[in-house]
Amino acid sequence: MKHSYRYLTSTALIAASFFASNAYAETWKFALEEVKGSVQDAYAQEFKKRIESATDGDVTVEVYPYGTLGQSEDLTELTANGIIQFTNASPGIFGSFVPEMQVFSIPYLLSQDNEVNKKVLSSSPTIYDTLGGKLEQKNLKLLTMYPEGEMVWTTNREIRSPEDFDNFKMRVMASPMLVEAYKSFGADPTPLPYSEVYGALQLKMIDGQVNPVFAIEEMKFYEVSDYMIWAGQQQFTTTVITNNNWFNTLSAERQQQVEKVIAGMNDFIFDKQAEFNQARLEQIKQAKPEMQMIQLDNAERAAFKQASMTMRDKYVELTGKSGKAVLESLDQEFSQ
Ligand code: 6CS
Repeated sequence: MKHSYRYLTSTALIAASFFASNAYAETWKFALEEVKGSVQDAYAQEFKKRIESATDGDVTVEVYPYGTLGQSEDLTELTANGIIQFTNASPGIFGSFVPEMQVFSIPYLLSQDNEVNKKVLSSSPTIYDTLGGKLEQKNLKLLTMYPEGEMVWTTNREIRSPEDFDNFKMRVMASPMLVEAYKSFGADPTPLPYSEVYGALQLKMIDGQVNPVFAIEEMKFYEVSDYMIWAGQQQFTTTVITNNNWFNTLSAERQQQVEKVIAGMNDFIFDKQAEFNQARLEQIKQAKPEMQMIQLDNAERAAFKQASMTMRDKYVELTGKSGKAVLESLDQEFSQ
């Protein structure tokens, strides 16, 4: 008894001195929807480096790659509940939180000029004020949004027109608007978690999937696909979000440090994703020289664009007046 009392006392003393010497030490958890070595990982590792240096080591960031804390939807839930502080959340994931965020699932919304995309995604009032305000009502704060590269179809047959998609099971992220997008293209959309895509392609439960090149390489989707097809329909975009209540409890100085670090990372991540996508395309070409790589021409792209116009009405049906206003402002911003 005496012994355990002494043990407890010394443990308490160690704990007390630990907290005294680390009075301001904080650990922030940052979860990813992607694996180590991905674009999201590059962003989180750079954020970690910059914020730990800006706070002189008072803050430590722990990065949790995809699979360590749950599926993509779980990460947004965990952030809203304050269990983790930061996560990537791709707009499709927000369907059940803020339906208007699914505007980014509408094909051909973004510009074909990536400099325009960079500017709009990092500073648009529609994104940060209108959509950001809606996220705050769900206790989520939108910190930034960035592109991860053009989404490319990997398929088991050649697709050049909406008719070619007839009877074609296309894996999409679990987002109602993405399901609609691929229906409009003529395919049979099949929502599946990211971790199940390789197996489903291998077992021929699906005929194709869509993702940026870096992801096709690191998830090895190219190994179980015959074609890579560029249709120019979409950039993969993602957000970094935090728990709004938690963020508001930080000191003004800490909040500014976070905002300054994030604002300083736009060029970094934009260049990084371009570099990753280029390098990984070369790796795929080397690993699988027989892969058929097809760039759809303007006329072929126009047919998909035309077919996807119904998506705009679907989006407005789903989101009402507020969604209509978001779509109109973004159309304007991306066409500058
Ligand atoms: O296809 C997906 O589900 C995933 N793709 C990427 C490139 N990032 C995260 C997302 O969940």
